[in-house]
Amino acid sequence: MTTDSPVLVEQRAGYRVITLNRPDKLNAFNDAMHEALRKMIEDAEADESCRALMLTGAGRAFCAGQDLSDRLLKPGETPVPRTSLEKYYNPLIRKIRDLPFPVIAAVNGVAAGAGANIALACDIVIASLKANFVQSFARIGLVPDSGGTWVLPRLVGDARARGLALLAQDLSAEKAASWGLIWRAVDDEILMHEATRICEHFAQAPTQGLALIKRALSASAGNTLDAQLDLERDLQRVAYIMPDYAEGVRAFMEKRKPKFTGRKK
Ligand code: T3D
Repeated sequence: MTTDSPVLVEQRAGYRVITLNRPDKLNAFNDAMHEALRKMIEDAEADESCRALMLTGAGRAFCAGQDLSDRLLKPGETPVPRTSLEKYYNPLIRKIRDLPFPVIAAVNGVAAGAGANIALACDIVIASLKANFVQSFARIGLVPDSGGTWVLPRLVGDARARGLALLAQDLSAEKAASWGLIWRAVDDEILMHEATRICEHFAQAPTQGLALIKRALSASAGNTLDAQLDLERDLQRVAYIMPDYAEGVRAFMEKRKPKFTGRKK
């Protein structure tokens, strides 16, 4: 991998940092970038020492969604429905949600279109105060994708979701945090430091338990309270017999820091 690869990866102790790397295009997605990102996420998943993933962007943007220069019709050309959602965006969102460890979006600048919704699919979203989130689809006659119409009403309520999707106005990171769309907005100078601290925390955390928490939270949106209580019982049973729970209790009683096992069973 060279520094002109569309996606860069850095392996650190217990986690990886993936950087979308088409800064001249504000890290907009073309097919090569999709393929590279998919491979890097699969590699991270296959590596049992990887216990968290940070996703960020090179240059002044996080990601501007689909590269629209690949969608420019020639005069007289008839538009045909694209398969990119089925082929790339939907599997990416499902993968982020299903990974057995937390994914942290370090949103360093503008996150637009699918770029915004890829960030919002991550487990923890921390953004620079310089960043903003734009559901830019309505500006170009498209429908929000990459889970935007699912996640927005759940995070900010129907009124704000409609405003964001239909008006397609910029939402500052500060407002995104105050609306509950993201975890935190921080000064630009400390964004990477804070995102790194979160990853380092997860690299020592009870990863198998965190994977179960992700499952429970993902299922909750479609569940009744009754069904969710049953799911919590079932997942708790799984957690109960894992060594991390025994270690967590022992460490608590011994007033020391727990030493969790990682992703291995
Ligand atoms: O077809 C399918 O596959 C369906 C899937 C769709 C998924 C989607 O994501 S659809 C939504 C696509 N994205 C957008 O509509 C966002 C387009 N970009 C913008 O609205 C603005 O660039 C931003 C709000 C993100 C940032 O604005 P600003 O003023 O800070 O920067 P800029 O001057 O507009 O952009 C800087 C450069 O990046 C510029 O190139 P230049 O003039 O310096 O050569 C601009 O053309 C380029 N750029 C930005 N976004 C894209 C892009 N080039 C191609 N595709 C982009 N999405």
